[in-house]
Amino acid sequence: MTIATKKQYESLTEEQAIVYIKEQGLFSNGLELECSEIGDGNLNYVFRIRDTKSGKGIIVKQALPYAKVVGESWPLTLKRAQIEANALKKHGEFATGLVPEVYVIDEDLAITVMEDLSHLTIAREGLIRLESYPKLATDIGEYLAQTLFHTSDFALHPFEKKKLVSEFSNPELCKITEDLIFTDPFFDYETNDFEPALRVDVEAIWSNELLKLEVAKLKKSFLTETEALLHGDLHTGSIFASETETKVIDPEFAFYGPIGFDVGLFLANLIFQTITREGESRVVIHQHIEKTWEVFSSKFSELWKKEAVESYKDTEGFEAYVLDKVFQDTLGFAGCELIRRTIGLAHVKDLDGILDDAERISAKKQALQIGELFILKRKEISSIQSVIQLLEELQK
Ligand code: SR1
Ligand code: MG
Repeated sequence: MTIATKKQYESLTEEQAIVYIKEQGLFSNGLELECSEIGDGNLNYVFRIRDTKSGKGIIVKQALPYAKVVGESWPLTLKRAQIEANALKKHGEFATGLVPEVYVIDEDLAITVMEDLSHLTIAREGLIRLESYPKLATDIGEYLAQTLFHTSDFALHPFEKKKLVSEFSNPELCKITEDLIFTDPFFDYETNDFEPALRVDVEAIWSNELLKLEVAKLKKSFLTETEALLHGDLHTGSIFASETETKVIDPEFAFYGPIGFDVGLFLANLIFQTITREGESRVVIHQHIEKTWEVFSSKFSELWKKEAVESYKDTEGFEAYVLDKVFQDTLGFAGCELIRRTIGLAHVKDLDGILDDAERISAKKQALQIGELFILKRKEISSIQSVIQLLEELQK
């Protein structure tokens, strides 16, 4: 009988990552492997290891026991690596081809070994360079519908659903979202980070009690509504894309929450692009926004009709009620994301990368304006077409 011994956690160097991967037997012996740390996210190390001859590669992602973006003063659970790997697997069951394949899950070292996607580009980077991703909206609409419908009560036996809710309990990562998206930007807290030229707008947010009431409601929904297994951080930096392929990565914030959260985060991150663009290239992003919602809602509806296990599935008006709620939530969560990425701790390159001061400040003011409007008017905006119209009016 062999007794598996628990390995002591240590963060890998590039050299150790090569040794680790050789031990896993994922490359044949004798190959010359090279490794570089390519992670530019806020939390983890990402090593790409490749065979120098064939160019064939693999990704070794390791969680650090703290948030890389802040340093060791911000400790963070290593359990998130396991959550991420399990979420990739669970979502991969439904969103075929839209998430990377997972080869190894190593709980002790907080490592996930997965498919190398370096032939693709991080969507945020590519969009900033005005690259075109004709499949992005369709693929993400499909990903959202498949993952969110199939992990919800509408598709699962109640025992299975509750088991998943418990398996994907992710309190530490949720706390980051609760603070950074729903709380800190709406108060004069020191985690916030904004340009002095925005102070008037920021103070207006802090003193807007109506806005804060609506954000409090959205936060409550995030805290309490276990609708589906979310990705939890679905911004354009969590998506690899090319003209022909899309892959969603990084679900370390995965947990059971309100469906509109994933949809809203993705749409908000497209909106950062509409703000920075003009003319035809802005229209392309408006089309992405419309298409994402259209594909998501029509696919969700198709799955509902074919596969829902809910006794009330055919009750007149129920499906529409569910999708209307998701739509309102989507706008509300998108509004919070627009605001927090502009004045909170974690920013986006789409806005921060605008070199001209006046242009950058004006773009950031617009992000705040759209964010506020979405939060306050989310129940009055009735369709995705009205969202586009609104954006067009604000951007005149
Ligand atoms: C400390 S983590 C900051 C942000 O990075 C992640 O990608 C999440 O969006 C989080 O809010
Ligand atoms: Mg991430």
